[in-house]
Amino acid sequence: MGRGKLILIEGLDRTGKSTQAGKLAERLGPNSQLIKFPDRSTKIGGLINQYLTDPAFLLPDQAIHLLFSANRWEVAEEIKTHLLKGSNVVLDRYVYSGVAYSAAKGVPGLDLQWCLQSDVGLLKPDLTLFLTNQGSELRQGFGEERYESSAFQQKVREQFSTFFNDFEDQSYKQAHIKVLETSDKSIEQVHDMVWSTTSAFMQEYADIQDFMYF
Ligand code: ADP
Ligand code: FDM
Ligand code: MG
Repeated sequence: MGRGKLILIEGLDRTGKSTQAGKLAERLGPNSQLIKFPDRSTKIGGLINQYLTDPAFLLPDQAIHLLFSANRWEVAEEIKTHLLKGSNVVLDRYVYSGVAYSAAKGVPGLDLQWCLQSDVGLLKPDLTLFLTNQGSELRQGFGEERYESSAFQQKVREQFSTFFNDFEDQSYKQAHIKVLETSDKSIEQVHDMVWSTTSAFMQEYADIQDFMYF
């Protein structure tokens, strides 16, 4: 039996990531695992949650960046164990959110290169589905958490794009990172795109055993 596949749903806020990650994990069956980052249920996740929800809770930008990264390291072994047992793992955000949101702050020294360092050695997803909703006014109602403003989201968008174009090997990008435009598509229509892309990928890469790392 081959190892399970690591599938990441990425994107900006309110593009439907959590909705689609949940539906994908369900479609992949009871043996699949859904893991969301940040995982707010751990000790480190509790600090992250406080930072995101309480404007009075201040941390240096470098420190909160490292906490988001540590939150991924907390479950790194668990993810690998699931994959080795043959379970597919669906991630809701991961390293790309980690580098793009921190670098988007524009703090001197906190560039993409610096931001990636604390995630070097984490498993790379076999497939990344990057959800976009360009030009859609439908789901722009941001919440009250830190980072939830359209001006900041525009900066995050630029950082995602720079990272994919300048930091990812282009052959890797072509094979493993798919952009899905979701504007004006229903939840079911987006799920159909997610599922057809995922199932085609799983067939093509059925036999991979090696892992890839950031
Ligand atoms: P994210 O995790 O990317 O922030 P969510 O999955 O939480 O996004 O979706 C944000 C909101 O938009 C939710 O209220 C969700 O029900 C709704 N939503 C998600 N996908 C669609 C869609 N394709 N069309 C309309 N509404 C959607
Ligand atoms: N976020 C998320 C980061 O800034 N760095 C990270 O490493 C991760 C995983 O946290 F604004 C940001 C992105 C978002 C916020 O995410 C919480 P959810 O998906 O809205 O819970
Ligand atoms: Mg979400």
